[in-house]
Amino acid sequence: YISAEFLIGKLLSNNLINLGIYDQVANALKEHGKSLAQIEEIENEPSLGNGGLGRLAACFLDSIATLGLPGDGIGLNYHFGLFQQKFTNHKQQELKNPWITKESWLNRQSFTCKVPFKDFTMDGVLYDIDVPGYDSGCNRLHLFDVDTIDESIVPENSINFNKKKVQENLTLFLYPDDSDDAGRKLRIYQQYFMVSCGAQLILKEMEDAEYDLHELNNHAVIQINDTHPSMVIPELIRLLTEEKGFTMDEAVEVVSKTCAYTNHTILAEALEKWPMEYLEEVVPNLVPIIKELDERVRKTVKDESTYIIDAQDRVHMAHMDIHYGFSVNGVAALHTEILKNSELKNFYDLYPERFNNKTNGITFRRWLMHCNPVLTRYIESLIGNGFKKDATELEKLLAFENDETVLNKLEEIKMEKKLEFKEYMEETQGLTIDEHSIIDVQVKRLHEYKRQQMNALYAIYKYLDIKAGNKPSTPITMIFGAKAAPAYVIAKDIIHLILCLQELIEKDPEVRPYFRVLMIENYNVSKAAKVIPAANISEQISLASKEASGTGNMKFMLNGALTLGTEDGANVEIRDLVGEENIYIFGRKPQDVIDLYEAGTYSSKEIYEEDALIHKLVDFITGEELLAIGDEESLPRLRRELIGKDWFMTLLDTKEYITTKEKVYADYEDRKTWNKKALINIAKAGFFSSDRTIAQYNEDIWKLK
Ligand code: 26W
Repeated sequence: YISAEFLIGKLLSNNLINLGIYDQVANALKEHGKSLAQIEEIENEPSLGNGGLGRLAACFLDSIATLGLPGDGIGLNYHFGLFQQKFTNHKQQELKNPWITKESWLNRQSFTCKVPFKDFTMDGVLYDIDVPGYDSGCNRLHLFDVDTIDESIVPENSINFNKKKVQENLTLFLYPDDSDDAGRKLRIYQQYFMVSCGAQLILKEMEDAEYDLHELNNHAVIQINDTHPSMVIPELIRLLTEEKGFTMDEAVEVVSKTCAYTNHTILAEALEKWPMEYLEEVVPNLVPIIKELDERVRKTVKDESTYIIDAQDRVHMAHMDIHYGFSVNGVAALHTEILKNSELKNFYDLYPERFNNKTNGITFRRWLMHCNPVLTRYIESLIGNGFKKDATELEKLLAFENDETVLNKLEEIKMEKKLEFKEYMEETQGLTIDEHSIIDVQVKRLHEYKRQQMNALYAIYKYLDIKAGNKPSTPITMIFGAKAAPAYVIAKDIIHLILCLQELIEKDPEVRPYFRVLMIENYNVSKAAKVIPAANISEQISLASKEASGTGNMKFMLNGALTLGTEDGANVEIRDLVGEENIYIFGRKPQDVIDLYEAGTYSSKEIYEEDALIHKLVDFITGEELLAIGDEESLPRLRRELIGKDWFMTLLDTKEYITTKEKVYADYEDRKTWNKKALINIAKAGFFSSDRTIAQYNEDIWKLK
């Protein structure tokens, strides 16, 4: 499983749980006056990922090992990871995130390899991290690195560095800023280094096992996680032809049967296409092979839109993955349908048999057993522990959907997790949460398509509503957690707006007792494990058709939160499982949105001018209250963006969002019914175990013995 990201999180507790000795160790420490939780706090969180794709890869490794499948991860050992987020003057500041110490889980291996670039060769070195399965075997995460890295080239309070000094900077950061040539080329250096080391490791393992390399596809399968590792295809072909005596035909044949590609997004900016001149500059030895692969397509395929090299001389990495792989999968039913019917329809017409869906999943070891042990134990007391190996057994909980004792106990557990989260927020950010409030959470990467800005407009609505004298019967706490890509200006403006709203309300005695807006700083895997079990509402409000799947939606569902979301990604499959009455779906439907983009008729300006409420909410962004707190450049820029562009149709769904959210809050007053809905969501979450997902990858694509 080759991926640019592995968002593995802290490993101490995960490893103890998977080894089946968590409680034993926790008790032994307790007897000596120590706390396992405190020790876990000390562990640095490896920051080897950015968002959903990286966390999915980590869940997959856990499930591959748990199912006893022979599969390892291949990635890069980023010394400073993504970045550490700090709030300064209500804005995101990025700091480096050093995580490697001598106690880290990294084990240096003897394997080394040479990676040829244009004017120099780099020496790849290998670190392994053990990946124990739950009550099962142990696989590995292979992280490649170079010994020439110079961490000192990154100044103290920043993540900027000389992007041209590749030998010193190659594995410093994940997704280094790519707003200039040097940054974009550094992406290619990183990607090629990863796939060359990975390919050389795979061939070495084949030779160590004395397998015939012509049978490569019978001994190995390479799952290409999004387009970042796509160069593994030409690199394997290069190694086989240049070093192992294969003809081009033989190499193309065996590699095409070995590689499979997963698509994680339909956003154009993510479907990488590199200018040929970049590749000629960075990896000239791959260029002839990429050209040959493109030539072969041109000989047999008429549809030019599928060619690897386009008329602007750019190399479309996903096209290479699809032509020269044997499987293409989307990550949720709706996403795969959109790929087949629009985004990749030209390829679906060519290779219908290659397309398949693999709806994402999450490991229940981390996202239930570790983050919510009290719920885990209670479930076990009701239905036994079979669900720990077969998550579909959670459906046995449906027998208790009208059992008041069980529903009350669920509510007690939710309160217990809220109190833990309250303590955590006090300790880490000095913010005191009201545990009797409804906890309404939106935690995910900051991106306009995920529409945190629409949630912020709701916050403005609620603030004004309370100022007008309408006090909610149950206090409301809205929690945000999100990192924005350093160069993504509008995303950082949205964070700025949220932090200004937080300050405005914290300082308003008329509003604060009834309504809070709080942002978790440096949201990461550990913080997710604290906030998700405490949540009542899971905000999944992306513009329909844009969220490939989502995986936070599954984590919230498993921990008894109700989903407020659009008909997008895996929300659709959650609704199908729990039923319309146990989820809150709103907003324009995917096909409507696709048609609106097609027609080019959406105008946020029209909505802003015609709807008085929308007008008022949007203008509040640059009203005197917020300008007194915020930045006079950032807030007006965001307002202009919403009125003048609004590429992800925020204003289109805002009214319906407000109405629906008000209904959710009203329904919370009937706590018995709420708790029943929560129980049904937990009972139906089994489908989203990554054990099921991996079993399907193995059944349909990998066929590992
Ligand atoms: C910086 C360039 C870039 C662009 C896109 C880096 C990473 C990407 C990934 C495709 C973004 C990502 O994480 N996608 C998410 O993948 C999850 C796992 O399949 C899905 O659940 C999310 O819907 C999808 O947004």
